Amino acid sequence: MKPDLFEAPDYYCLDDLLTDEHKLIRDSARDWVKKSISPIIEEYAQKAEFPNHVIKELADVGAFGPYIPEKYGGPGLDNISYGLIMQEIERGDSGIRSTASVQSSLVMYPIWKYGSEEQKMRFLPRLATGELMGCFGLTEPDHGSNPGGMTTNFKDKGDHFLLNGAKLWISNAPFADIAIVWAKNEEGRIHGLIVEREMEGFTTPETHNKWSLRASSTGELIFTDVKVPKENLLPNKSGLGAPLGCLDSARFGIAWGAIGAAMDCYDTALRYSKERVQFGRPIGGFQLQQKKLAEMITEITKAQLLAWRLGTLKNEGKATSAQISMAKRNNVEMAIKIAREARQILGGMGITGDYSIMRHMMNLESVVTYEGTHDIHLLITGLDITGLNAFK
Ligand code: TGC
Ligand code: FAD
Repeated sequence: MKPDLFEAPDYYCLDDLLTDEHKLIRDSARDWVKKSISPIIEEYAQKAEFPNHVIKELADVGAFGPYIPEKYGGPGLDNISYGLIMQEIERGDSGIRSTASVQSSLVMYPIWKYGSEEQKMRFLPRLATGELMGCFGLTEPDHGSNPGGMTTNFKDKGDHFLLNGAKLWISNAPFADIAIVWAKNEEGRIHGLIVEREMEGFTTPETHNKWSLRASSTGELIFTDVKVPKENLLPNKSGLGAPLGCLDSARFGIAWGAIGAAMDCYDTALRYSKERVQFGRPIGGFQLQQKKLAEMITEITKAQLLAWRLGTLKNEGKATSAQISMAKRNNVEMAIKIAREARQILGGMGITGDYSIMRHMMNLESVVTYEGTHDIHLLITGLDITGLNAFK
């Protein structure tokens, strides 16, 4: 891959809205991506392998549970800091951001919000340092957009629960030490359970042959009569709203992360358009290429404003699930469209691993589907504005 010359676009001077602490956190994540992700990511994506050695460094840049209070081993930052870290990491690669999103929003968040004090003290500090890694099992082979239909279940056996079922498409599953698993009890009520790697009957086969998120490790969770100690049930929330509450946090991070991927594609295409000469002049001088670039920076700027405002609402505890959903959908679609246009500006070079664009484009095909598909998020907005449910 070519050297990383990334310069972040900030057309509406959004830096003026950030605190010095935000900028420090953002810049340290940005520097880390340049130093540690850009030089290796193409190779890991090509061989479809997650770079395990970056786990400790991700923890050091505060990517694991940025908003988790210091008492539990986190740095206790605000939501805009979380968003900025996700933006910078996804600028490097969506797969690396996925690992950080899952650890933060889908593993640490439910333990922090729904766990007992003992569970928080036992797991959160080690998740913050990356000593323990986690995954989140909601999706099943027959229940993706409709997680409420899940069939994974547990029975009360007196001194333990007996867990059976399967989850599919689980990020981090092949190497996770713990899994937050959503399953129904005998009354059909959904609960979260902390399943530990060494529990008998628990396996995590890896999913191969992905054309997207190749540097992210994806797998299944299979439970065959797994004995789960009763103290591993998350006691403080049940029902479908519990996992969906975690998704609000993760979708918020993705709304920021997608901006990072888009910025990288735009920046690469802009630079290339000024250097690549055809018909005796740089292609950036042709109106058709300028139209593409002008539309890209406009869409990035709108997405930045959306994410920033959502961050301030979230800091005030006022962001609604539907607002988060809109930002996830809009920003990921914006990023995919920019990746496709940017790829064209690079012509044939755009399909090679010398540049990051094609990798971002392929990654974003997963990002637009996971954490609720584009269609599902349209329906969430539709329901919010009309009051009429078009899901079923
Ligand atoms: P519905 O009846 O609407 O809701 C059930 C209960 O949940 C509450 N609720 C929420 N609570 C918190 N946050 C939200 N976003 C919520 N949305 C709904 C709701 O109020 C209700 O509560 P209660 O107390 O009345 O019971 O549920 P539904 O069955 O009709 O489904 C609604 C739908 C389709 C929107 C939802 O299920 C959905 O979002 N589907 C998409 C599934 C999804 O996003 N899966 C993601 C899996 S994890 C993942 O992809 C990780 S990728 C990780 C990475 O690598 O980054
Ligand atoms: P389906 O639900 O089968 O949807 C298929 C199509 O039908 C979609 O286009 C959808 O929009 C459309 N559709 C469905 N219902 C409706 C409706 N009511 N109205 C209109 N259209 C509809 N899950 C986890 O739990 N944990 C993870 O860590 C995780 N990581 C993932 C990593 C990757 C790389 C991928 C690809 C997925 C991951 N997922 C994870 C799963 C992800 O959340 C699901 O793929 C997603 O929710 C969609 O479910 P599905 O793939 O079963 O598609």
